Amino acid sequence: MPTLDAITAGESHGPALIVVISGLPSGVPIDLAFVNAELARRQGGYGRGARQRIEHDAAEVLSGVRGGVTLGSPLAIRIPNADARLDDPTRTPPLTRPRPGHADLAGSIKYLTTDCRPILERASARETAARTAAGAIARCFLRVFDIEAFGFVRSIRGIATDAVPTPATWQALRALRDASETYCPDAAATAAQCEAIRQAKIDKDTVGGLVEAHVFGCPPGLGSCMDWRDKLDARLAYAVMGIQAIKSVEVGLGKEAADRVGSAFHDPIRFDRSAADGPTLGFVRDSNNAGGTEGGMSNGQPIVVRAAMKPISTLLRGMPSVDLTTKEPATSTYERSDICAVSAASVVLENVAAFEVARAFREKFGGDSLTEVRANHANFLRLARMMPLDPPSATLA
Ligand code: EPS
Repeated sequence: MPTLDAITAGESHGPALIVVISGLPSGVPIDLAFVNAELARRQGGYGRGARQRIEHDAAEVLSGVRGGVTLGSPLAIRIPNADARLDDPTRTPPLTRPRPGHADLAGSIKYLTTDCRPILERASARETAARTAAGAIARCFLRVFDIEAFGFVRSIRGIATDAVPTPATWQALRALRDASETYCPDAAATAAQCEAIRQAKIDKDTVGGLVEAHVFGCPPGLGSCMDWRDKLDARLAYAVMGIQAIKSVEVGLGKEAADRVGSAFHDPIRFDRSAADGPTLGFVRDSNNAGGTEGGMSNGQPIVVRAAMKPISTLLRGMPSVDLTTKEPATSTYERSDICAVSAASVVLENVAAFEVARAFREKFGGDSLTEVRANHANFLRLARMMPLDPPSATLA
């Protein structure tokens, strides 16, 4: 049935990462070069560790696609791990000194083991390669409807850009982002962020930051106000909080909303006939503090989601911890890791946010083939544009 879903499998140093994506209609052209470009972007960014020089992430599509087009059946995707050594105990030794901030301690207690290795292998952010692939596949579907996602680094260690992506500016900002070593669409901020990452490396420390994604072109009415589980902003928050190392999620102005009076927060509505063909159907706003959702539904404005990533929990200098085999004080184990993975997180966010939009889109418009989805989508927009005829069905043959 037309419910888009994705399940991932795979350990960081197992043979491969896997994602199975179900619920896409038949007939969607899959741009594998785009999927692989997103995987490559996720591997990049200033401050990443040596693992990314070993891996060349690429998606192998094992099912659900024929001649580059979806069949309507589940897509199974495999991303091989070059550094596969999970079954070699000499190269994946037990880790008994948990890293504060990592899954090590809570997971080893949960699974009743003093070796954190089996926990960290699955908890590793390497899993986000699989979710990035799922999001990029979903974007092949969204592109048919002119829905595009743009993610970037808003700040690293508090060093922020004040870039304002809009339907008119985001493509230029994307070019700036793609020229930035930190994926921040601002050359001055990029330079200062790189300096902060360099300093963290000298200090044997790590840094976090803010990542932001904007999804352009969504029609109004994705998600629902009728059941809290179907609210688009709730779904986005759930999915984004599920990205490794994310500690907060905001939609639109987010926590700043708390400090404003209503008249300074809510986005006034105008009707502009010249915009009636676009995603707003002509209901124009001069601000987007709501971040594209009202009542848990898309409102035609760009969807804006922002997330805070904590600093990587593997520190070269270590942190005070305890050896699980003796319960004596110990410095946490150092494993090869990143100084900063905020740039990678911006790619993951962009694709995860798009996946949630695609899921809501599938629920709203249904259909088994892309032809049917397109017809359903076009018909809904036709009915919406017919308003204020109420009910529109009164005039339909
Ligand atoms: C990652 C791969 C991992 C880490 C990082 C993300 O590679 P390895 O552990 O082999 O060096 O660099 O994982 C973590 C941040 C984590 O918390 O485990 C990747 O591909 O993104």
